Amino acid sequence: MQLEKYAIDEHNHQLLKNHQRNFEHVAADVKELDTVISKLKAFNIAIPSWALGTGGTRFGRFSGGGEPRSLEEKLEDVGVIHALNRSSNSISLHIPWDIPDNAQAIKALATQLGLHFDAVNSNTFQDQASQKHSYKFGSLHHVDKEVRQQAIQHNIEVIKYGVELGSKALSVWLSDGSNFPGQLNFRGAFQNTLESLQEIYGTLPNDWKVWVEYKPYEPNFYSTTIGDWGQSYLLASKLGPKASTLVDLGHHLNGTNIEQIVSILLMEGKLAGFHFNDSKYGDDDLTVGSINPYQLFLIFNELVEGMDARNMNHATDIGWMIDASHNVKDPIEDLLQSVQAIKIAYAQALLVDKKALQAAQLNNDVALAQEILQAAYRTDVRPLIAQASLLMGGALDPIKAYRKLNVRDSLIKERGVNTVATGL
Ligand code: RM4
Ligand code: MN
Ligand code: MN
Repeated sequence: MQLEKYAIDEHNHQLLKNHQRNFEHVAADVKELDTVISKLKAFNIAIPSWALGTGGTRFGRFSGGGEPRSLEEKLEDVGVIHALNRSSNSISLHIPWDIPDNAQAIKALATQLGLHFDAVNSNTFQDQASQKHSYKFGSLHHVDKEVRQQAIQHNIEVIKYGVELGSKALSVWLSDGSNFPGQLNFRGAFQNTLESLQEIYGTLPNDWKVWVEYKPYEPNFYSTTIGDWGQSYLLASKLGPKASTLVDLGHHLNGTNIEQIVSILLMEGKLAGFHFNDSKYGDDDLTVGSINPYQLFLIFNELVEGMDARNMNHATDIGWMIDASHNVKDPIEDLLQSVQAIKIAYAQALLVDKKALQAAQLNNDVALAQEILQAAYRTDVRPLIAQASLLMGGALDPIKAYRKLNVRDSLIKERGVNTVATGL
């Protein structure tokens, strides 16, 4: 299903008067308004192919209706999201959940929807029916060379799919680790992982990158071989300039200062990108900004400051991606909320008075520094985002429009109630 532009325009028309009033109110206090709006217009966040269906836990999964049954239908769902918010112009594929059987046709459909392909993700955390060796005891870190080879070949195959689609990065997340003390030799596991990644790295096309994601626990509960940003950074450094660290917000122990990690990785040119989500306890994969929007703002504050210091393009020099799971919400609504939360945090970070903050820091004026940050955080920037969306042909209020246009009902009519998308 594809949304008609006139339907979105019609919806906007009804909200326009209110929007203009709100926009003028907030815009009056924004220095460099045009720059802020054009940055918001340029900012896009990739949608993961595995998050367009209902997610589940190990206790069960409660499917919603009208889930995408194929990669084509997943692209169409991203097309709907992008038509509404004009900020989701790419999709990140997980292989083998979403193998592009006919790359040319898939690419053509994406182009027609105004989409392209972000990083491709390999999957060596599950066994596939067709594979010879099991990943029960790991993949790239495995003690058996043949298992490592199988996992290496899978990653190389994923790169090949990505090349066909125009992706530029391979994203690697390993579940490799151990469940019990004594199970693993940590150095051996690390060395095997490094050597395996080196082999994969060697096959990367010139303009490609490899992103190394870390996670402290789950599904292994004693150790994870790439358990934290230090281990990921070490691997990325040893691999070379095409390798860097991917930060998934849910992959930290409670209380970790993620914004500080982000700042240092950025300083070292080793921050690949993000998997955005939110969490209360662990890798909860909740809607971005639903639990701790202040932390998200603080992360974006470091990003904007750090990227500006390195003259980076906010929109394109880092991989922005959502990695969430929607167990009880409509996935499309959830993703719209996540993108909106990311844009809110970004817009607020753009409003931070950097000169004043730097002066406060140099004076050790702690109270003033906090005032400056929170003045930006407490600004209701939603009308700025709505304005950027409007100018790009999107909806002033994407979720309201999605509901008004009865998109889910149409999807259920088209696809049926009992559809199940591939993914987690
Ligand atoms: C992992 C990790 C990966 C994601 C899988 C589905 O926890 O976040 O990035 O691909 O889940
Ligand atoms: Mn992730
Ligand atoms: Mn995760």
